[in-house]
Amino acid sequence: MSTGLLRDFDPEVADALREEAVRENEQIILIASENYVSDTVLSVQGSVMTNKYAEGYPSKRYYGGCENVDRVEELTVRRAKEIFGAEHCNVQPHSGTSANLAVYLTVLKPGDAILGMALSHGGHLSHGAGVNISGQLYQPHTYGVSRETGRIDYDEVRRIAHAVRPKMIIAGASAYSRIIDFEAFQEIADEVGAYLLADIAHIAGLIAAGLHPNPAPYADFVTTTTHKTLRGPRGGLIFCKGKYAKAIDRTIFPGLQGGPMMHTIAGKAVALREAKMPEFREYQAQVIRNAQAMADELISLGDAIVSGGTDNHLMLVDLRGRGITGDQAEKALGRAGISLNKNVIPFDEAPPAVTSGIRVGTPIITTRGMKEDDARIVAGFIDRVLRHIDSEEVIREVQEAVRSHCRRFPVYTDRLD
Ligand code: DSN
Repeated sequence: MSTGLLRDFDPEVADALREEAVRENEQIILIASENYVSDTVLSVQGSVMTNKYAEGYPSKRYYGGCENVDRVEELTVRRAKEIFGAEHCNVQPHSGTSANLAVYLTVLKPGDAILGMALSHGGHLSHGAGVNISGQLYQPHTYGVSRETGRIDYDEVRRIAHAVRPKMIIAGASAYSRIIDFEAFQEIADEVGAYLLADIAHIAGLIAAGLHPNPAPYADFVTTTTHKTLRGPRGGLIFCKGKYAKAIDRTIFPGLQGGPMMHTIAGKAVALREAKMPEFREYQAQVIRNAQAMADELISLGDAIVSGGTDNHLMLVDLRGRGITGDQAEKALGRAGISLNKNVIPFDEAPPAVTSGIRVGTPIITTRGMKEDDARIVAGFIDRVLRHIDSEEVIREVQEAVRSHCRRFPVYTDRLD
């Protein structure tokens, strides 16, 4: 159905879609976990493969007519394994959280101890948070970052691992701006006889481009989402050593999921093809350069960045020096057309709904073509809003400047009318 037909048939949905395209065009989006997919990925997601049931795996399906989806799934697996140098890949997880759950269900028993990065220090809900099934089914323990450096202290991880003897260690984060030493995690896991799961959801694109160490040679399991720096459709992947392949596949189907979303798997295939192009490596390098330029500029404007800077696509800005909360900052910046999220900072005394920080990421502005000068301009917009958080006049002024800057980097223009 064309946009025109949708407008006639369902004007409410058509209007919401158009408004979303306008929002994505007119705002500077700095949410570190989001990205803008290519038109190709977008169109494959809206393709006829959404129609097909394909429970099972290629050549072993529970439905007829799977010859075309089989080709696509095989292609996706092949590309994913090649890019990440993995022995096995399951491309069916609907999300990163379901990928993590599948790994736990494959090798852990209820009540087993797990050790992940604390949510309050940059970890993820699915790494053992009490409000998530991972923290309810298993006995969660946490490690964090050092108060002095804002970085993971591997000696401290080792000390905790020896004390709690986890069955699984989870390496990976949602709000950590430094290189993760997966080899060190593997050594610790080996010492205590734990499985190692590396959750690379945030940094998968950087790893695919060779700009962050790859955990695949070390970890028993690697999980990721496909829609963050990797810039594919919304979904998950699980990589593992060959010896776990059958068990992981059985956990995903029939254990945890029914029919795979073949249109999304086709989108993953296309995104992985894009990830093999030289332009992709340049994109990821620019994501990092932009994040570093933005961090440097914010520091020169007086902000504190947790750990003092960034090696990847994001940073955590500590707002305590400005005397404002993350919540106030998120709301004021939102009114100025700058979209990001409040975020707890390590050792935060403010509650999670308030927080003392914001998380800032550069994947989207880089997809739009912005470079270091633009990143510095965006840091200036942030600073101006945060200095005049109660001035609607300044916020309106910045909003106009944001719109005008965005007009130089248009996206999804065919979806605007
Ligand atoms: N919710 C994602 C993030 O924002 O980091 C992780 O799943």
